[in-house]
This record gives sequence, C-alpha cells and structure tokens, in this order.
Amino acid sequence: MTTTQDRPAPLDEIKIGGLGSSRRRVEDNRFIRGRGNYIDDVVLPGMLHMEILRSPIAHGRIKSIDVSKAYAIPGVRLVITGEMMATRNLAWMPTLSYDTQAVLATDKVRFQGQEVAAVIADDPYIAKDGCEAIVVDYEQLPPIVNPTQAQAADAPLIRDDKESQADNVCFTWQVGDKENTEKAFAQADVVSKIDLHYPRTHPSPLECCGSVADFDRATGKLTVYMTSQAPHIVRAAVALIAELPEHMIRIISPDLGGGFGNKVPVYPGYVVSILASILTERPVKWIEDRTGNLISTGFGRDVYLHGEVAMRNDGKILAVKMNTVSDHGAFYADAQPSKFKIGLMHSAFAAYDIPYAYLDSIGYYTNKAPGGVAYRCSFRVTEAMFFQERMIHAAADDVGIDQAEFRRINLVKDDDFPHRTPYGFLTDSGQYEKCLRVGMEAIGYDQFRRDQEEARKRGRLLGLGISTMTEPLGAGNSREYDILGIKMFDSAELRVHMTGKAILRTGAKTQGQGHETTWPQIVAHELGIPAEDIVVEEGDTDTAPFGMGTYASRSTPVAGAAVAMAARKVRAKARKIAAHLLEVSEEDVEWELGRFHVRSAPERGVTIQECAMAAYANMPDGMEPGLEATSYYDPPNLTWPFAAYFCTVEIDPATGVWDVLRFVAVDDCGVRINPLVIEGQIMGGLTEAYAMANMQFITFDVDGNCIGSNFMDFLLPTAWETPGWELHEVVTPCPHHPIGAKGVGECATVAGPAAFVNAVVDALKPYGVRNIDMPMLPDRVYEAITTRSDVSGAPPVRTDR
Ligand code: MCN
Ligand code: CUN
Repeated sequence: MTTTQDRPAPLDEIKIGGLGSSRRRVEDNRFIRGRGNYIDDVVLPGMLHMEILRSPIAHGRIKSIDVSKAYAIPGVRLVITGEMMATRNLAWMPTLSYDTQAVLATDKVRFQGQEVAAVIADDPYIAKDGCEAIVVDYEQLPPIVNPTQAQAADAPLIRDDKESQADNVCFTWQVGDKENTEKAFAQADVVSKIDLHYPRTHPSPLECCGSVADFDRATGKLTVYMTSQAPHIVRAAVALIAELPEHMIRIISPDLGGGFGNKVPVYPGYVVSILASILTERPVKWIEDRTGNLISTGFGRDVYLHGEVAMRNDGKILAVKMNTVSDHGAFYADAQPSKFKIGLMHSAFAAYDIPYAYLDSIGYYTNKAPGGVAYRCSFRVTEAMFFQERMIHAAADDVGIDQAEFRRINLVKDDDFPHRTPYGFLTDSGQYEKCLRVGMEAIGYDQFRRDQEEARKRGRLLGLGISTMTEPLGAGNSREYDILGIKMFDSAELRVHMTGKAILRTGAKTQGQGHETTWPQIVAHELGIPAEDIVVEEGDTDTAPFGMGTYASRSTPVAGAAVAMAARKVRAKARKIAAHLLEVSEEDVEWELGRFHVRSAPERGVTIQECAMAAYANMPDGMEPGLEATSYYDPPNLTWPFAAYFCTVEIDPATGVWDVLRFVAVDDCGVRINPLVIEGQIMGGLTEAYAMANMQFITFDVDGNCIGSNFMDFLLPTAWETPGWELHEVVTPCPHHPIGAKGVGECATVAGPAAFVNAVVDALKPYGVRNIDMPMLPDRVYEAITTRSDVSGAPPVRTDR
C-alpha cells in the first residue's frame, strides 16, 4: 500500500482540465490533420455503391417505372423500386411523429426530390448512370407549395394513401388558458398585433447524409455505419421496421461533419442501403450529394404566425395570443416529443411574467420535403423565441415604451423562481435583469439611442435590436418527454483502468460540439483524474449504453448529468477501497479533489489512481473487482439558459443593404464546463442566425421546384461577410443539474435572428415599417423603405417561371 507522507498540494482543477478549463478541443487533433473518420472514409472489402433516383416533379402519380435500361449498364448490380420494397413490407416507414413516410414511392410522388428508386453498382458513377437510365412515367398532379393552397376547398389531397385523411391538415393543437386570455384582452389598454413568417431554412452540415450497410449472412449481423445524431433510436427503428433482432443490429456513427438537426431523422437512403446489402450480400455505401440533401432532408421552420399582445398603458403585459400555421411537407416527420404537435412552440414567453396565454396551431401537408424540426432549434423553440421577440418589439413600439425598459418591466424577476410560464412550463433559475444590464452597458445603450436620434436628423438609418429569451433545453423528464414512446433519459458508462486512465461512453453523439473534450472535464471535476487521461467514445450501439442521442441541446443537461452521476458512483466505490487501503472505516475517509485522506490525519491519504490500482490488485475482501459505473439519468426538469442579445445596424437607404455595426451577446448557460467550447458554440450559432436573417432563402416556385437547392442559391456566410461577435457571460447555476450546467448549443440560433430583424425594423421605424420577413434581402428592405410599409407574411411562392 502506498500512502503519502506529507500532505500533497491540492490539485488545481483548471490545470487538470476540470470545470471551467478552456482546454483545446482534443478531437481537432485529428480533424485539422485530415484524419477524421467520416462516413465516406468507411471502405469495406467488396463494397458496392448506391445512388438514389429522385422525383423531378413535386406531385404526380407513378404510372410505370422501367428499369431495364439501367440493368443493361455494365457494373449495375441491382435496381430497387418501391414495388420491391413493398413485397418486403418496407415501402413505407413510420416517422418520429407517428405518421408514415414513403421509403421509395409506389403510388405517387409528393415532393420534388422524393426517393423513387435506387441503383446499386460497382462504383458511384455507374450507379448514377443507372439512375439516369431508369424511365419513370408520371401523371402530373397540381402541386401545393404553401398552407394557403393546402387549405383551399378544391385543393388536391396530398395524403390519399391514408384512409382517414380527407383534407391536407396534418394536425391541430391548442394549449393555454383560452378563457382567461380572452378576458385579459377585453381589459387591455393597448393590443398590439403582428403577422410574421419564419421562412423555411435548411441545416447545411458540411458533410451530407450517408450510410454503409453491411449485412453478414454467415453471422446474421447487420452493421450500419451512418450519419446519425441518435444511433440507438435508429437501431430500435431498424429492429421494428425491418423486423431484425435488435442484438444483431449494430449502428455506428463515425465522425460527423456537423449535424445541426439534419441527422436526427431516419432517411429512406439508410433503409434502402440496408435492404441492398441484405439482397446483394455485399456492403453497400450511399453518399448523398448536396442537392439531394437540400431538397429531401429535414428542413427547419416554415411557420406563419398571427400574434397579439394585450397590455396596460404602463407596459405591463396581461396576456398573449399566438396563432400558428405551419408547413410540414408531404410527411409529418418532425422529430419531437410525442405529446407536442408543434414542438415546444409553447415555450414562448417563458422569460416574461405573463399571466395568460393561448396558442392555437394548425399544420398542413404540402408538396415539399418533410422535416419541420431541424436546424438548432430544440423542437421549434427557435420559432417560439423569434415570434416572441418580434411580438415584444412590436408591442413596446405600440405602447410607446423603450425596448429595453419594456423588457425590464415584463421579464421574470430573480426572486420569482421557480416560475410557472404562461403555457405551463416551470422555469427554475436566472438573472434576466442582470443579463439585460450587462448587454446594455456593453453596447452603450443610452449613447446609441442618442446617436441614433442625431443620425436620423441627417438621414442616416441606425437601428438597435434586442432579443431576450430563456429556452427549454435538455428534453426531458420521463413523465412528459418521449419519442415514439421511448422515454428521453440518457446515459454514461465510466470505466477506470488499473493505472487510473479511463474510458467514458455515453448515449449522446457529438457532431462537432466537442463532447470528447468536455465530458472528461466533468469526470476531472468529480474524480480528480486529469481530463487528458480520459478517452470518450460515442456513437457505437454495441459499446455505448442506450441513449436518445444529441439534439435539442440535451447532451449536457442529460448525458452530461449521467457522466457526473457515473463518476460519483465510481467515487463511492473508490471510497470503500480507500478506507481499506488506509485501514480506517469509511466514515473516517474524507474526499478532496483526486484524493481520499484520513479525516484526523490529512497527510495520510491515497489518490484516486491508487484506488484504481487497488480495485484490480488489492480490493477489500468480498468486494467485486474493477472500478466502473453506469448511470441512466432521468432529468427532473428541463434546463433554462438565458440570452440577452443586442445588435446595432446601419441601413443604406439607397440600396436597402444593411450592415451589422456591433453585436453583443450575453449568455447564461449555468456553470460553464468549457468556456472556449461555449464561445465556439455561440459564435457558430450567431453566424447561422445571421445567415437566416440576411441571406438564406430556400423557397419554391408555383410548380413546386425547390429554389435554393445548391450553395449558389442557398448561401452560407463566409468569414468575409460575418460580423464580429462580442460575447459576455453571466452564470446562474441550474438548481437540479448535478454540476449546475444548462444547455447552450442552440441559444444563439434561437435568440439571434430576432435581434437582427428588430434592429433593421428599429432603423425603419420613422418610415412606419413594423416588419420585414427574413431573409431581409436588400430588395425587401428597399421595398419597405420606398413603400413605407411592412414586407411581411409574403407567401413563399415565386410566380416567375
Ligand atoms: N457546454 C459547456 N458548458 C455548458 C453547456 C455546454 O461547456 N454549461 C459544452 C458541452 O459540453 C458541449 C457543447 O457545449 O461540448 C454543447 O453542449 P449542449 O448545449 O449540451 O449541446 P449538445 O452537445 O447536445 O449539442 C446539440 C446542439 C444542437 S441540438 C445542434 S442542432 C447543434 C449544436 O449543438 N449542432 C451542432 N451545435 C453544433 N456545433 C457543431 N460544431 N456542429 C453541430 O452539428
Ligand atoms: Cu433542432 S436541431 Mo439540434 O436539436 O439537433
């Protein structure tokens, strides 16, 4: 036994890479050296390649499919059609919102880009040639490209495959207190109304989707490498859809080149590649191209809002009404907790002390790609907060109170936690007013208002936009949150080796968020094992404990909590070992970071590494050897981070071009595991928010052709046009999370867009402009200036052909 003679100096938590350490991202060692292992890097012996034939039209009946010319191409091994899928009961699959989605079309195509057939060949180019050789005869049907068309009396029925479906409504959902909301409106001094459209947008991970399916007939084992943010859900889905035994399915998510929600759903390509491998008895690789990704995979937003705010003359909000109409594409495939039909739209106004609210939502099928919930959104929280902050901005203007002051009046006060939100959530912590103040000081609020006044006199258009919000991150507790019935807990397994090094596996799956860097920091905090001594492995269902994956910024709130709990279990066992080594009773053993010591004699102690060795070499009588623990964590509540963003802009009245002058972001995500990683998350998110506000436009013409199906039309901002971000922090620990952390991965995309729009609208206030819908392209801004009216609620239909 080794005990230390003199009491060693206490460990420096920052030095060992614990909580609060800005250690550099360890995964970047391989990423920046080109040594990442992405889906297209997976090469298996004898592998074939698959390409998908997509529908060129938005709506049409399939009269016939002739694949004979494809088979005539040398190197084509197999062509799969919907009919072949149907004979195996695989033509349709369940979506994550209890709808069904065509895997390969059999009856009709319902959006441009829908999967119609697949060609499996010796190389990807032959497969592509094979697709071009397939002849499909379509009978064109009138396409529906927005909810207005979907609800027309003579609208064609999109989902005629569903017996119970008589119209194009995909759901209706209401929440809130309608009666009291109406009463409050009747008593209001001022009612502010606004109509908004949060346009369709698309997550654009650098790596598109793909899979390599490998069915081994000898063992019966199916291994699928795929781009999934939630590999365990996919395993369950494959077991259920394909009726394969779950223990014979192994899903491996290798390095992902970004996800942003795009890689949550189960896509037809994955399913078809699996069948292709079963039929050919060879590994089959499918790699989606950029246009395929942009026109067929999970989009975000596309929601119209009519909002109303009831106020007293002193600015106190009495109630809000929200009416949403959303476009879900051809299949209701939103990935969201099953109780909530329009995601967590009802998290709107959670930061504000408002007694009553009512949300009435309706969703429509259209001839567009399915998706609905993707792109850094935590289940439509992005829309909720955008609508909220645009409604707040309009309300402040309508009641004639300064934007910052109006928020200060209505934000929940520090003493009022826990706070029941108007739609029924429970928020538990925050310092909203402090965040507001920090932001105001940083941007120089009062001075800017004076400068703005002066500038206006000289014909210059300056604007300031604020966006303040708390959002629910970390779904979620098992009482309320499930996806297809599976409760939304998460997990971690920590195995400490005999030399004190460790491997940590979780049910989450990093796509670039830095879990390999940050999870060890939690263990370092709990156990004093240096972060660099811990390796993280995620995404392999054969080795990682079951978890619901990474989206909705749930990893830190749920899997991260499980990491802390697993580490605590390890510590509890190590304590018993320490007592044995120190020859005292457990009660006499005290913990300090990385070391147990005898309470009465602190110089007598053993390190966690010594305990680890003893767990394998010198355990107490009757104790199971080894030092490892697994935790499944069911969070008691969501976490509620807060953001206060301030954006200043200047608009060129001659062109409608607007420039960001400054952007100040104050974020409170509770205890910060790694400030550097958090800054990266916020800067990335703000850049995406800026892209949506400024340039990203994915729309449809009257024929249902997707405009924005490539990076020439759908723009990604580069460093050149991206403004500089000024970041500030406030820390209010989460009361129920084991280390006090709240989620942060989506805060900036959620709170960001409204700050830009509010700034531009603020600059145009003298013109009487109250709204410009995103993307605020120069022509829209110019139109608002010249017509002195809103450019809002524009249906996303371009009539030019
Ligand atoms: N973190 C921290 N301290 C906190 C909270 C978080 O240090 N108090 C760290 C975490 O340890 C983690 C990162 O910040 O490394 C993000 O944590 P979290 O907020 O828990 O979010 P998730 O890990 O669950 O990531 C999901 C979120 C979502 S839903 C989208 S969409 C998104 C996003 O993360 N997609 C991303 N950020 C992304 N970043 C990259 N690079 N790529 C994506 O695809
Ligand atoms: Cu909504 S995109 Mo993220 O939750 O994977």
